Amino acid sequence: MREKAGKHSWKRKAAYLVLLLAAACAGLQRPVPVGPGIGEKTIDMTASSYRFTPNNIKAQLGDTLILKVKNTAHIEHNITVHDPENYEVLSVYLPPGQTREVKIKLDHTGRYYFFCRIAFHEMLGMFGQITVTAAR
Ligand SMILES: [Cu+2]
Repeated sequence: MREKAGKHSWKRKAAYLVLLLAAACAGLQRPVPVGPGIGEKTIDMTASSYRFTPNNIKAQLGDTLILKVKNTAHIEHNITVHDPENYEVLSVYLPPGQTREVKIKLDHTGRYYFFCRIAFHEMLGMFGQITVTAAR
């Protein structure tokens, strides 16, 4: 019996699921250290569909990160940052093709988590972390 190639065929659904899984498994890139000393550090970041690059940043307690986030996609994205205690630090919308600067004072050690808050984008891979350690 031949499968009808309709919109709701199981094959299509399976292909979609595989795609979702692949995106969700994309995961974290190699960690990018912001550099020595404590102070203001600028990082150029891109937001594409559906990924932040870099998405794994290492910094030190007391640093202030300035993320220059360029949305290279043709759809709107967002960057929302939570501190290690899960409080929202900021949430900024990123219009297509534009760059926004966000400033994050890193006054906690631990993991700051960031993601795109537009529906399903986080699940598709738009997330990352800033790991903050105490300076030695
Ligand atoms: Cu997004």
